[in-house]
Amino acid sequence: MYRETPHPIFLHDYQPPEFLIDRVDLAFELDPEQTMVTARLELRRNPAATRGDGTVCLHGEQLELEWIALDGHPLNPVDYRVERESLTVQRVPDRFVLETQVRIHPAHNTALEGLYQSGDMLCTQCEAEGFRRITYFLDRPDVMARYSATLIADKTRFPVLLSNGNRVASDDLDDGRHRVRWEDPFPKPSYLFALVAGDLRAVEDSFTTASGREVALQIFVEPHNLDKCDHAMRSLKKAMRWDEERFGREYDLDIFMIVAVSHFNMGAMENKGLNIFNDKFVLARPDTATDVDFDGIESVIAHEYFHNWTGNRITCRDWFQLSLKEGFTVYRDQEFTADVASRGVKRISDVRVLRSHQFTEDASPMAHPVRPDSYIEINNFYTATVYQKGAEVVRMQANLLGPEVFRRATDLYFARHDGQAVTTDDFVRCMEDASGRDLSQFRRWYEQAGTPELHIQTSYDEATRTCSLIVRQHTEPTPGQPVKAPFHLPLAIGLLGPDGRDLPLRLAGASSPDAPGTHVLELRQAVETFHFVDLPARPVPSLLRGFSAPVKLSFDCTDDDLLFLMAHDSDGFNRWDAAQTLMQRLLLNLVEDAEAGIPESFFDAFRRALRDEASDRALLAEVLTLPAESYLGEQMAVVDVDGIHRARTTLTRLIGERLRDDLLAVYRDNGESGPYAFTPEAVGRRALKNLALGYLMQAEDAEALARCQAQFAGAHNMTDVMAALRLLVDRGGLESRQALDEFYRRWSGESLVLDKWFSVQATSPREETLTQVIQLMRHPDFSLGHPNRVRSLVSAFCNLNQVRFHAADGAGYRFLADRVLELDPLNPLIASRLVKSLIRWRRFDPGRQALMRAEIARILEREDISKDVFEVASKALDAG
Ligand code: B3K
Ligand code: ZN
Repeated sequence: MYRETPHPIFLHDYQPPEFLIDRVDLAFELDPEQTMVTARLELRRNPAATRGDGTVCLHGEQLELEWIALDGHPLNPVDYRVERESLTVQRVPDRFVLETQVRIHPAHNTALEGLYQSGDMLCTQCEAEGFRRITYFLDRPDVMARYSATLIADKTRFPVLLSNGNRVASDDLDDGRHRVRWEDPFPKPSYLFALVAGDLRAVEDSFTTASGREVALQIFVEPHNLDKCDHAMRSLKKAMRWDEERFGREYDLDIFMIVAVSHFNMGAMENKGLNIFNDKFVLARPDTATDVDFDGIESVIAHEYFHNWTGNRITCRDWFQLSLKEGFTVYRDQEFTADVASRGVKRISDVRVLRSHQFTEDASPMAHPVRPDSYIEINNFYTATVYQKGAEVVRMQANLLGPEVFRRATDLYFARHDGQAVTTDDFVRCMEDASGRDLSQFRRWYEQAGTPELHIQTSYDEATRTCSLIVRQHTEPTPGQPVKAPFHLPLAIGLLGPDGRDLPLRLAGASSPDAPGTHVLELRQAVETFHFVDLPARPVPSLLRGFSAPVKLSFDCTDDDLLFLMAHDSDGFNRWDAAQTLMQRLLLNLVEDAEAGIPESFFDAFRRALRDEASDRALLAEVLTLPAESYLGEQMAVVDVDGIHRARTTLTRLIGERLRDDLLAVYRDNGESGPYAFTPEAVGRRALKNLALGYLMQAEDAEALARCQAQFAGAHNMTDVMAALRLLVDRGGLESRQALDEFYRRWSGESLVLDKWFSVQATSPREETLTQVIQLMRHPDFSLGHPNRVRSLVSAFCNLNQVRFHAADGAGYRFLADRVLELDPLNPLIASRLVKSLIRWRRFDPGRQALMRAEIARILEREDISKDVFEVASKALDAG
């Protein structure tokens, strides 16, 4: 057991800092084995502080203090106290300069927080609380200071030395080292500090801002990756332009740098002027990266860039406010992708992510509000709730206000709070002040956890030509929140007439009808009734159009209604959703009864869709994709792991057999033509083609196998190569082995491509997968110290392979717990993410429940597990 139980931190305990820091001058003598960090801090008592006892207490972890001076005088040991996580200086004046020097060890920093080594370079990751592993500091986001950083390092090993802001001086020292000084004119919280040292090359470009300023753009990579930066650079320039046009936000420094790093705990980091990225979100060439990778790069580059205003210039008062910057910035990057690619497809993929990650989190022991009210380790709260649900909450406000008023509200937010550290409440207040609306009830979205369930009953009365909707909302209890109050939410609806067109909607009592189309109802009560009048016939309702609120919707409708919506709904999202609901029904029937038939009408609809020349290929591919096994599991009272896998495989095969000719035609018509292009059109064609091939391969079609092999051998882009490899591996046999060997020979030198080789094996539903994964752990290219590799093998198996991870004998669970225990001493953040795969144990049958619980308990028994792992594992067993 954890020796001393770690204490939670509560939002209601927030106190303003006792001291502020105006200026920070840092000097680094960089060396992987040991780096000396000298810090000069100008502190002054915070006039807004509510308490103070004449001491100052700074955060610091794993620092070796070499010396310390106050206002130029070295301190005696009696004047200060060093503890495991702090440095307290006694009897300090109201204003003073504190200087410290500490020694740190980047090469031994396996947690990858603070200053660490990745390959031959040194880099930092400070959010959320990594800066305290670099120097003693008030490491909290409401302390904003101006920084300078002087970097000294060996010139041959580290010719490039970067930090935030502008490069103001550089010179060579006599001993083979050189020195570069950086100044950042903008005050920032410590979590945005960054430095990078390495033998790097830059791809350079420039951008002229709306007001005519030139900004130098640089993407730094290791020399062999210089040919994989074009897409990232294009994405950056698009994002910069878009933010000017859509939000009126201009970039503020003369230089913007991105560095691609191989060892990185998450996706990327928005450090001021010096974004540091997991190389997965920078490097792409058509032959090394898939469409999904290209898409990820475009949106992560945009996301981090957008943080310059939403996060950096205006930051969070405390970490409970994390969604202030993350929810808003995700909303911004979603809108960016919707504008530069396809709005319809983007909405579908965002909702897919929300339903599969956030709804499941809301239904788990880790459920928490968008603004959590307590945490043990903040790193555990970079979650789908804070990010994706947070974005939905911003989206609802944008939709309630309408585009013009929302823009006025965000302008007000930027003007009012520039340079400040604020709260989600400050954000909502700007929405209120700009619109004159009262959003007090709406604030519950920030405070209450759990996914609201909407149940809607519709009825039609011929005599009065009235369609009535009774709307009930209910939210299940979540840990610490037994009772929920109703939410204020927008419900977008349409009513379809018998010809499939939208009817004009008129609410009873309203004078004139709305134009045909979507009507937004605002819900506030637990139960509400709406009457639409003057309707000539029973309409088919199209509810929650565009997924207007992050809720679970249930309403009584027949399979025929769903087929009708799938064919006619003017709302693309609801066409997709109707198809998903229908497929889900068919699949769950098949789970219950393996002999259950599939109605002819389903194949007819599928065939019609395949033959529709006019349809958007990307959207069509989404519509024709069966719901994932994990999503189907969510819809069952008890997840039937094997039944779901069987049912989904059966339906896939039936589609492949019954629609063979149409699928082959689609495959042929959407083949590779010309050089790779990352356009919505080309991406859509590849998606549809590979979807068709998947159905055909499940039907064991001989022609499909030949085509799949030819595609694997001959495709010029990684999307098509991977799609073919995936299908060959899932099929097994000699062809699979050969393809994997061939792929390894070709790509073993490209780390990111090799990750794909690992994960395609880890996610195969074949029975031998776990054995294979265990063998791959011993592969010379595998390393627990490399987060991307761990994710590609271990996390891929545990999170993306429901049928094998949840094998009834518990071998998958044992495998996971072993990895958590191995990883925790090295990298708690990655270990803790893995534990999350076990926390939904209540969703499974008693046998699996017992096995999962036993593994969580085994993790908790280990002495000295990290706070990170402790928090997730203990909540998994406590709650509910
Ligand atoms: N703000 C960072 C995430 C930091 C995670 C710290 N454990 C990336 C982002 O959301 O843009
Ligand atoms: Zn972010």
